[in-house]
Amino acid sequence: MQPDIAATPEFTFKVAARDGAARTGAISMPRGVIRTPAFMPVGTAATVKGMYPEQVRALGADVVLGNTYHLMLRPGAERIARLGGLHKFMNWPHPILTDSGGFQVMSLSQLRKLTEEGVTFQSHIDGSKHVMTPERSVEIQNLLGSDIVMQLDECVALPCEDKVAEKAMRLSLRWAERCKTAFGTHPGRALFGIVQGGAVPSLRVESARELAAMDLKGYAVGGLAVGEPQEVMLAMIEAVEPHLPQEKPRYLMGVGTPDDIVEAVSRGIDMFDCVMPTRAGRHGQIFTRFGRMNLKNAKHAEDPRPIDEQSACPAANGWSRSYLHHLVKAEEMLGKMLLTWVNLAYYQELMADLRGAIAAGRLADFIAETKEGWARGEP
Ligand code: PRF
Repeated sequence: MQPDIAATPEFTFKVAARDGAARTGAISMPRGVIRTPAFMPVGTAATVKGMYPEQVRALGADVVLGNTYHLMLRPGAERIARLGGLHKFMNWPHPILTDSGGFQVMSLSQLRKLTEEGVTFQSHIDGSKHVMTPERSVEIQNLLGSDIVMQLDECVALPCEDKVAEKAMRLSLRWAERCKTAFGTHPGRALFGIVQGGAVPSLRVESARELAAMDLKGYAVGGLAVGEPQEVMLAMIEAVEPHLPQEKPRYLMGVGTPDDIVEAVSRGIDMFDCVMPTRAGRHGQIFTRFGRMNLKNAKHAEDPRPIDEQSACPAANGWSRSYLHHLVKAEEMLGKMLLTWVNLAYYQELMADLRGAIAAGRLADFIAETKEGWARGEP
């Protein structure tokens, strides 16, 4: 059942139950409710690649992510606004979170130049020149009609020198202030700040405390899953968590594997997004109760069994591994679609199970059983 009935005129977050540092609850806003912990499928170019919106919804996704950087370049934020906003454009009437563009500018564009004012860059599509400031990022996200707007930030790849991380963290704090001013007051929508600070706990703590003092509606932890080992990422979450307000949602950006997600949930994270389930699916790799599988592998060539007959997902229980192997080898569209479906179904099932385990006070047991399943491997 989708909890649309509980949509509220104001953006609110209510924790319903806790288990250790983990929480389960609901973020409510006019367009609907996000049950937390939540996984947000990535819809970079106004589409969750290979999936119909109603399929994404039926899997239990309460929110999808859109990208400022991609949409400003193509088809353009002003065009989407003229056409009635991103929800209408992509036929997804439920909540949308948009990333601010800073991270994508740094990873995708060419000839970028970062100053106090913002970042100038050339489009990776046609080489055209653009300027992204905190104010323009918020303006674009407003034009799109985003429900959750992210501040413009600077994310540095790890490992990096402490002073590089410090400079990016301080710039991100100043940009957070400018985004807050540009965003103004919108009761039904939210602006989230982004904690930076590389792999330096004291910088992370300072970033979290300064952002908390700005009294934003939610907080993201950025700058992780950018080349560091998982233990470093988890240590940064542990350093930051006590300094983030308990009554606000926390979002770990761009994470991650199912294992990253369960570990971060147990350390107090409420929201996630990642291209992993969709991108891996397009390349023949799937995530299941019994760990990862690669459908390209020759051992599946004559295997008549479905991926997981216990799965509620038609893609996981309705086609043979042999057929899926064939589709992947032949690079057929349907192969990418079915395996994306399998992966998003597994991610949403995992989130629902995590929410249930936290509510029942059995998160540690659930995580142990889940990891056993992954380690045991496929039947
Ligand atoms: N900042 C923004 N978006 C992001 C990140 C970040 O640090 C990351 C890092 N994992 C993913 N997406 N704005």
